[in-house]
Amino acid sequence: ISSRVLHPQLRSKIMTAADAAALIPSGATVGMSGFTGAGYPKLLPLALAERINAHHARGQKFKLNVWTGASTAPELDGALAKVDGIELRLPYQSDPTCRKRINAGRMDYIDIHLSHVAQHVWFGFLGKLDVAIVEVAGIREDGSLIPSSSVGNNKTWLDLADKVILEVNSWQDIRLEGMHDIYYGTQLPPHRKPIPILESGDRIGEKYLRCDPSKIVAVVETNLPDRNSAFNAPDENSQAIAGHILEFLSHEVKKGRLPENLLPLQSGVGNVANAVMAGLEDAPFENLTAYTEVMQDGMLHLLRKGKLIHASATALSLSPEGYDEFTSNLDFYRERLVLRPQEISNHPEVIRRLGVIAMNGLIEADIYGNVNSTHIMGTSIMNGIGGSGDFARNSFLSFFMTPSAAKGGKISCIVPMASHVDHTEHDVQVIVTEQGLADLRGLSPKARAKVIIQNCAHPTFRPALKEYYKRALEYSPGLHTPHIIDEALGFLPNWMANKAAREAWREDAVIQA
Ligand code: 0RQ
Repeated sequence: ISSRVLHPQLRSKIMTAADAAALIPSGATVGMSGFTGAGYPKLLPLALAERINAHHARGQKFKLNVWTGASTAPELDGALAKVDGIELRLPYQSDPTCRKRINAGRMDYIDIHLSHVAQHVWFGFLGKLDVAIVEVAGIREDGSLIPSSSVGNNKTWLDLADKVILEVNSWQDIRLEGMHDIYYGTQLPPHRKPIPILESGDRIGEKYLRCDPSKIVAVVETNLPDRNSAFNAPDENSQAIAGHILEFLSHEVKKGRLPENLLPLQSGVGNVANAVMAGLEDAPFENLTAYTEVMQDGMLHLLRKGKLIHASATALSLSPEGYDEFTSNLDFYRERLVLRPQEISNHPEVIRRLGVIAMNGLIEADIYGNVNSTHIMGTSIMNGIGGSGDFARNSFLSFFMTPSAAKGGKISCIVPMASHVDHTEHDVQVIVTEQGLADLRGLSPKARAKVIIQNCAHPTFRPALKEYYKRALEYSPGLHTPHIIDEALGFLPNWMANKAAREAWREDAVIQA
């Protein structure tokens, strides 16, 4: 019997993943742990995929609604999507099989701000949660749960699900104990109180997750690693983007608009975000803080070097080397890192109070500053909005960054009109590409268009964008945000370059229809 399951009554609930999966019926809504490849259940989803496959082989329908914290891993999203086992998925995902199923119309997907998920479930907007499947690092004698490498929506899943299945993963370092801060003070309107976080490192809650033991129907033991994907070494574009941002921040300090240690940083997922953090290692800023969603390698190094004095997140999202560094110095990191539920890590009230500096990626930005973070050609999902909206709208300063061209330089990431808008012109203050930086603060739409085209567009596409803007000034009926509406979305170079992708998606969808 595992030493990680100390509650006597729960020891008797230990069973195989297959037996636990058998407790979940078709049609159930399942809330799973997991946030950017950390802390997701490792065995139950695979066992469920087998169960679903067996039903389908007998000609019986078996589908689940799957709610998570954010993206997970091939063993969860990938495995369930592959067997066509997901009816509806929410929120953020980044799995290639899921993406393909969603874009072929075979799986429903709701893309919600990450801070909204828990409260929408509490409000009753999303229906009933039948089962929670949550990975933990251990079960204590009193039944309280030691959270694992992500917190995500676990508190809400454990509070609201009818039945709970726990995966106790002994791969997770038991010294994570004490790193988490689970806030049990959230109320529903009209009874809400201020969330008492005044500094990013503040602890306002408890170290453990609570769960009524009588709801726990199964405990499954695992010893399996998180996904922990490697990061690419920062390429030239990422380094150039990081350089522009750091120069801009220094300028803001000089102007007295930012303190010398800046304000709490939020950095999105991915290689560009990681490169910006790497750039900060040699930048002249000390005593930095972070109020963010995910702790990537870049921030870990900043903590280690003493550049960052503390950080708040909801999940680790480390490379294998980053994870080794983390566990080798876990006592050091526990003093400096707090992991919170995502409704708190991404809470608009706290983000606004602290004055967070938000830095997120984009797919396309238009010449007026509207940003598309989620869609290709307006109709196919890439990943989802994640926490970018929580941070962008409520931050002190909101950066969006991207290489100026995608797909080997064939597609311009600066377009006349964004084919889908996640962040409106009102929530976007600075756009950065390797070409340069557009500071949009205080600019009218026409002034924004000039600076975005000039500073951010790739030279290959700049003339076509200038030409569009010139003609828009000539033919647009209104001259506040000049557009030639019937050609605004069909930016010719992108339309041509995307032809193959368009046809592939259509074909996939038609085959399934
Ligand atoms: O696809 O690898 O197949 O070529 O999109 O693009 O440039 O590698 O950049 O990994 O930073 O992702 C917005 C998707 C950027 C991400 C997005 C293609 C490109 C490539 C990825 P390939 P890059 P990144 C907090 C913050 C929303 C959530 C968020 C994201 C792929 O940052 O999901 O911000 N953001 N969360 O080729 C066609 C274009 C394209 C394009 C890029 N214009 N047309 N394809 N691509 N631009 C964290 C969480 O919320 C968890």
